[in-house]
Amino acid sequence: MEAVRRECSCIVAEYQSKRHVLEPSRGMFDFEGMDRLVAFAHKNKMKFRGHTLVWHAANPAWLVAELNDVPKEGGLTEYIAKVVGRYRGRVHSWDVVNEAINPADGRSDGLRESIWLKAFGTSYIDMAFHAAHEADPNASLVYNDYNTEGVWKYGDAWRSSTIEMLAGMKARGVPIHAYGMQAHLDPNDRPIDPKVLANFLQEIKDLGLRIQVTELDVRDFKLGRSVEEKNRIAAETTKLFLDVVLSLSVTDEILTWGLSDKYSWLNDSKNAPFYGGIPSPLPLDWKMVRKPMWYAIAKSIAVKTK
Ligand code: 9MR
Repeated sequence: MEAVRRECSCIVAEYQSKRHVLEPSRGMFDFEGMDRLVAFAHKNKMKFRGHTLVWHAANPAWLVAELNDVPKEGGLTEYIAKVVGRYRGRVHSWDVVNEAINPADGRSDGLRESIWLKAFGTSYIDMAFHAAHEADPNASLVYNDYNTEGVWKYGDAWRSSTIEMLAGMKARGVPIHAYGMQAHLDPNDRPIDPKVLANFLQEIKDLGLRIQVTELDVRDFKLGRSVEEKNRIAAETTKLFLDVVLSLSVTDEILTWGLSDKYSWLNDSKNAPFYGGIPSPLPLDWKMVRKPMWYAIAKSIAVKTK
């Protein structure tokens, strides 16, 4: 908590504002965890980002069953009205829809075959943004996704599907304000090509959207690397990425996904073995001491704001 107070001006919950936590059974809400975090943020003069209203994962079992059985639009819109309405004026920015794209699913529009898409067709995305805007007209509404930062098998398809989806939303007058780049960076398997990234972000900027970095961390699990080397790679990757993003001048929020390596999702018992080792993904080390990645973030911001 001390480190968060020292370092952050904005926080986001890793799971306390997901649907399985907030509405564990139909119509029964549990806001305790989120309330506590929102109160902590405001007490410490920080902003709070809401993550996430509509996602294919982290849904309660009753909702998955309902969507598969007889989907009701209210299961989407009433939830959004309730949650966004409750935190109106206190949560300045929402990830309204998270990870709606997955070209590997084989659709021509690149959209993910999620439970939401199956229930309501492609219109679920517009529906969600309209509902959020109605509930809090001043909140910044974000489409949030991963896999568009680097070069890899589906990178280009992911990027073009994203542009197509966002352009369609803007053309239809959907209230969307920003693209959230999760930025789970992977310098080994998904290296950044600054030109490819800059072109993609320019297209988003041209649509009139802001670009926020929502879940930055660096995955470097190559075996045999020393901690120093991992730290250097995390810092270099971060700098390369942020310099491109900030060059567009439409970014005012950079959030990392966690703060200290000790508490990264990449380091929990489920994920660490899967990804292959002890990672060094975040700006602070296990003792809450600033790492080279912290200085890389600071430097990118300083250069930009000079
Ligand atoms: O880090 C989060 C982890 O603690 C949760 O168990 C998991 C499922 O809710 O979600 C993780 O966060 C994900 C985020 O919500 C969306 N982008 C990818 C993040 C890492 O998997």
